[in-house]
Amino acid sequence: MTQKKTILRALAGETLPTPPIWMMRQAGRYLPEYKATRAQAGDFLSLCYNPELAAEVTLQPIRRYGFDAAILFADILLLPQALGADLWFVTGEGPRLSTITTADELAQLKPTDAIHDTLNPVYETVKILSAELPKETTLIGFAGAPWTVATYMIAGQGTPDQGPAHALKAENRPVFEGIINRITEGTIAYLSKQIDAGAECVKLFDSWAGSLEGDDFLNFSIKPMQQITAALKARHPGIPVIAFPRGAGERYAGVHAATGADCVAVDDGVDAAWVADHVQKDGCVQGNLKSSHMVTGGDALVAETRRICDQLRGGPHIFNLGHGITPDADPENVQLMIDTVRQS
Ligand code: 1CP
Repeated sequence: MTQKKTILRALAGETLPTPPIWMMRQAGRYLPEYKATRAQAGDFLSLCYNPELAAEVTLQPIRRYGFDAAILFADILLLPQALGADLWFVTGEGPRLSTITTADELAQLKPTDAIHDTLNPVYETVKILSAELPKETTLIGFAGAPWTVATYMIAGQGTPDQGPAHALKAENRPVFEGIINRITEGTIAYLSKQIDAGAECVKLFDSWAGSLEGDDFLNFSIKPMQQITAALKARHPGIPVIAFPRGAGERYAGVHAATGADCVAVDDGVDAAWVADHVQKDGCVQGNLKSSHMVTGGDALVAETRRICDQLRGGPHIFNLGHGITPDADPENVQLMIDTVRQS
């Protein structure tokens, strides 16, 4: 048996002397090599559905920085497309989808079994990565959590306050819940195939969890993530799951137990010392560094990276940003962050 990979050890609850590290959106527009491959592929979706090129951009940050994990290059909006929504990306603006807001539109979505017709190239990407990644690098698969995916399916685009999804939740609860249930079922099937193809861990991105209030947070962020986690662990015993209810604030406390996830990813809205006391006590944590440090760099980046490492030294920790790296980031600041973590 080879020594277990560092990310998998942290996910299993081990406290390591140096936290393993990867970065949200590590394959992205801040890297010149990503922009070159993206140009070769044409548009963003063509890149997602081209297994060779999607594997290539996933590997680029591994080659450049030696991160401890690679995250599959894909997007959370491929699942709605596989369910039958039209999807396209408007340059400089972001994704656009045909909307689902009525019982008829919900009924027209494709059955769960049919999603793989569209998503097969993603599983091919996972297979290539599984064969090509260095043996010490963990391969992370992912999907959007149902609430976040639903906000895009209902609005047809990204929205600052997720207003259209909140409105449908208030005005037509059966259709809203039907959408959440269809996404939950589709996500289980999608992630299960990613795991079959070689993903060693999966992450659920609930980027808009923070706008759910009261019982809605439990019912539409936590509960679907719990259902997905339980179904995946039943089918793939031991598969580690990372839950990321972004913007949860003090509600991050208890997310390990409520979702059954092995690791809870935290954004930059909570203090690392608070995370140690209230979240890490229940298991592995990941995240927290403000993405803007990747733009500004310097002493502040070093000091903040060290502070997060120090605060979370007493338990299982995977170093990461609180959200994705932005296109204006300086690749040298990423190296400075990695060097600081590895010397911490
Ligand atoms: O032009 C480009 O190259 C597109 C930029 C881009 C990239 C690099 C998009 C469009 N998606 C991605 C890849 C991506 N998306 C990954 C790949 C792996 C990695 O991290 O390196 C992942 C995990 C995602 C996840 C994703 N997509 C989320 C959840 C995480 C988060 O950032 O909050 C969300 C909300 C999306 C939707 C999406 N896709 C792309 C954009 C610009 C957006 C946000 C749109 C909006 O809300 O307006």
